[in-house]
Amino acid sequence: MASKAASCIFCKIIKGDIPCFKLFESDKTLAFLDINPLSRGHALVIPKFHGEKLTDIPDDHLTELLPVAKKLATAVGAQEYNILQNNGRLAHQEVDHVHFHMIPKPNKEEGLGISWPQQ
Ligand code: IU
Repeated sequence: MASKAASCIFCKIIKGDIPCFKLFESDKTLAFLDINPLSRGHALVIPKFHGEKLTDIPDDHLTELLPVAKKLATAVGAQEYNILQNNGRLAHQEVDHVHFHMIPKPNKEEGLGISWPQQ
């Protein structure tokens, strides 16, 4: 696992070796804009703990991910959106580090004026 983490692109983003448009960071979680967005505001929320699939991640490194994805949806002004998390090639996983997609659906009042909700 350690050697895979060393070559993992999301681990390099976490370390700051590769830049990203950061939206949120805590000791266990990082969120940033997807480099190839399916819609404006498409964001990824990832655990800092390296694991390829959801089953590889300890529960206490998972608990923050959905609350952050929820707040990101509000922060980017998404009224309607998908939260997706792919496990394995058959499930269309391309990057082997667990990540949740938050994909806004376009709407007339779409905006990226990021303001983090208080709660
Ligand atoms: P998937 O669930 O593994 O299929 O999604 C991987 C996503 O990671 C995909 O939307 C890419 O655009 C995104 N991504 C990124 O944001 N930055 C990167 O350096 C790489 C992939 I590589």
